[in-house]
Amino acid sequence: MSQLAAAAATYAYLLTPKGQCAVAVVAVTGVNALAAVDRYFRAANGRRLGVQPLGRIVYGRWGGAEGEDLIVCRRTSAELEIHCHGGNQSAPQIMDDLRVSGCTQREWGEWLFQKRTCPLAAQAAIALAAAPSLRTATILLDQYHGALRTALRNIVADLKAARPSEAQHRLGCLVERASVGLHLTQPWRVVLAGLPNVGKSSLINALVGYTRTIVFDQPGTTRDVVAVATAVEGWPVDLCDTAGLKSGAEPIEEDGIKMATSQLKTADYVLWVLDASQVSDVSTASPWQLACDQAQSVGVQLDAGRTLMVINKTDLIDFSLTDGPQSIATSAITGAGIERLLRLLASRLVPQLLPPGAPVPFTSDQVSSLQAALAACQQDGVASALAGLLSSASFGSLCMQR
Ligand SMILES: Nc1nc2c(ncn2[C@@H]2O[C@H](COP(=O)(O)OP(=O)(O)OP(=O)(O)O)[C@@H](O)[C@H]2O)c(=O)[nH]1
Ligand SMILES: [Mg+2]
Repeated sequence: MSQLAAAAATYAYLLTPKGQCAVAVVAVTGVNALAAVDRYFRAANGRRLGVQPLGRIVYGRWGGAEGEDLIVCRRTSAELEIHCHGGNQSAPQIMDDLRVSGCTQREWGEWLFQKRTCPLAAQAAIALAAAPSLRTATILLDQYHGALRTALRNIVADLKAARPSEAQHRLGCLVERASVGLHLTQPWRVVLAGLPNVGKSSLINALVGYTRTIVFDQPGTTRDVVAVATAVEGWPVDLCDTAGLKSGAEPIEEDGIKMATSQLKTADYVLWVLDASQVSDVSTASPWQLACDQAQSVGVQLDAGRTLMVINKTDLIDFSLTDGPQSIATSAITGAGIERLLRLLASRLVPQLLPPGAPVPFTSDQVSSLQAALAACQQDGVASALAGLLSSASFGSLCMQR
């Protein structure tokens, strides 16, 4: 779009979520905003919208005497807000009428970008709306209030003052936090896998505290992948139940096993479930070796860095089993070890707790820009890193200026 056309464009944004809510808010911006709204709105005080004072809340009707009751506020000469009923009728009708009046419909996130001088604040506000837990929302709120912006400004200051090692250290810290940052809006996928009948589904039910997935005393009960959304110590997690893995299965079981193995390959973290009696039987092999052998028999390679063994059904054995460095002893029936498992899982997903107010990158574009700046700093020098950061769309030079 040419600059002239962009200046003349008038946009309508539905700022509240689609669906039912108490009140819906529509923003209209641009040179023709007043005319577009004035075409439908009749104020109860009888005056045209153009002569209503700026900032005044004006009650009236949309579309004539029989129209919908609502209020309109002229915020500036080129920006109006319409507050209407939040059902499924009013806001979509108003958006449609505004489109007929020549307004281009835009997403609420784009309105935020238009209003915020720093794209990071807009990105944080958008991410906040998708935060699945209070813990992740708190971290995103810190970014909204400028934690990441301040960190970036410090990096830019280091680069401008030719202090590459300080800049590298700061960039490295941010890049390290990317794995947490990217999960502030997207849950970690934790896959429970193991041989049939070891108690994978029972463990999921125990971990979430209600019956979500079918448990049965015959092997081969779970066939599909069942994802259960939960929070582990405030971190959002999808626990994925999978079919018990074995070779030589029936065709229908085989399909479930294929799904399970593909889940294992892409999981953020794996809980490999063992039956405590299997562990006691194999006195020579370690539980880890046993788990690796079981996985190997269905063509899966376990990665020690992202796998924890859960030795379940400990209530059925007559010797005591303690947790190991890579394993935790549980009983899905008595609940023994379940709280410990949740705590341990949280510490594996987020090994380093973030201090309050810590800067964290939270979109993949931000992470890519930071990784590129770090690589440039290490290989090409500060000028290249600085140029890359200042031209990055995710940060924007406005964010960087003090
Ligand atoms: N005693 C005892 N029984 C358990 C425990 N966990 C599960 N079970 C029982 O073991 C049987 C199998 O449990 P599931 O949770 O269905 O096992 P699964 O690993 O999901 O089985 P598949 O879906 O067939 O692979 C059921 O009878 C459960 O009640 C446990 O900790 N202790
Ligand atoms: Mg199951």
